[in-house]
Amino acid sequence: MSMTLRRLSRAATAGLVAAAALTAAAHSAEAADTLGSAAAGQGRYFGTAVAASHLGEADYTATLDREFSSVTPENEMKWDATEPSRGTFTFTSADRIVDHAQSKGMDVRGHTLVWHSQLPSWVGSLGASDLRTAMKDHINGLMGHYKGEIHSWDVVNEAFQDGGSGARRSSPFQDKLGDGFIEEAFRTARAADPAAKLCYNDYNTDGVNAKSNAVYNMVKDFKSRGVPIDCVGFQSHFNSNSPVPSDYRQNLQRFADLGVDVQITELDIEGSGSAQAADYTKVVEACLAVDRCTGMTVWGITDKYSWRSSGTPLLFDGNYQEKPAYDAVLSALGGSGDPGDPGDPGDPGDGTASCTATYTRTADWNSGYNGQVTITAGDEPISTWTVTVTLPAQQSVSSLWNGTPTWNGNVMTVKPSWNGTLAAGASTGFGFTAAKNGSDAAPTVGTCTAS
Ligand code: G2I
Repeated sequence: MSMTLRRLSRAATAGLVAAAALTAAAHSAEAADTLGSAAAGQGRYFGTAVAASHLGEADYTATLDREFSSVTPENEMKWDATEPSRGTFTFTSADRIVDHAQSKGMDVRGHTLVWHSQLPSWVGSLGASDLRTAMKDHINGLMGHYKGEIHSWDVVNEAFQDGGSGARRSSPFQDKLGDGFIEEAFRTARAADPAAKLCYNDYNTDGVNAKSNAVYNMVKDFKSRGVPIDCVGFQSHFNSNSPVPSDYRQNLQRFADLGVDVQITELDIEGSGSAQAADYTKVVEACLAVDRCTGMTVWGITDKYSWRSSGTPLLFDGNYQEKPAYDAVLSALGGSGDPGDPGDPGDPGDGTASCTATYTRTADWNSGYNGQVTITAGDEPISTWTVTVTLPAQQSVSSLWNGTPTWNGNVMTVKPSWNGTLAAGASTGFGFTAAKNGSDAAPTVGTCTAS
């Protein structure tokens, strides 16, 4: 869709969008029984990453529309998706998400304008002067197309290195334009859409550490010199190697004290059951304790489609059932629907058997490894479970214990041997030994089903 057409269609649908927003507001005043309405009661948005390709799936869209008040396109606004060759912009998939969001009264976060990843190769081959022009053209192209429609843009994403150095990450922008590229990007962005909040977004900056200190110093410098920046995004991808930091709130607060908003932009926490729920509670409480923490976004709706699906890091399981983490978030937001709201899927007493499955490698040697899959029952007792595990094509399984496998190519479907009966929230698991045969990749664990 061209920019002109988009503007015309925006004007034509403006009445419809306003009506949808009013309906959402009325709903939130009645009962804070969804994530979006409970967060609204705290003056925050509660968003999710969305993939355009799943919008045709009824359960996906129903859960999205019911629970969330903001969406972030997961991949559709990235450089490779929107300007695959120089000067040729394609917005079809991103427009689908924006149009859907607007028709339901949801806000949209823009992700992301300048990033070293998902960058088409033509960008990396430009000389400095051409690259500067191309970067500005890209910002203007995206922000112009969506002018007035995006509440916050991730203008620059992940520009700092991991580890203790606090240095900038090597990228075409950093290597050819130097440290000033971030400032140039923000100045260009402000002029392109003065109404949008302009964010710097990164990961492993959630606690106080060398990387977050480096970002902090940059923001402080920008504020002192009048470089336009409005917000800092903390991605918040957590797992056992990278747990929720104990100084999370303190870190959010020190950025807020510089005079910027803070947002939790890509939240997911690997795990299951009450431990995962407790970690989610910590994150929500940290945001609510910081006045300038304006909202939270989880990085996907269902474990089925998470970029870390084997870690089951999201609030809804692969069958769109609310997990204990969902109840914990809703309750931390002051919501009133859970636990035990009759009719809520996944709640006690609704009679829906469910389970989640998580995978860990428990031993590793040159030619093979041991894997363990942990099965956890949802809010109802279960009498049996089924999980699929897809192995990389080269690998083969030599033994499996505490489960009964059947094979179809490299996909094994595992059912209980003796351990099918689980109380609500209880766990069991099976283990297996695999030969690598040249591939060290991890298997993929599919959705857990229970009855
Ligand atoms: O890696 C997690 C996130 C870290 N912060 C920035 C985010 O933009 C990033 O999101 C992920 C998406 O969730 C993935 O969906 O970014 C990945 C790529 O850097 C995305 O993965 C890509 C796959 O690598 C591609 O093979 C695939 O074609 O998703 C593409 C679309 O499904």
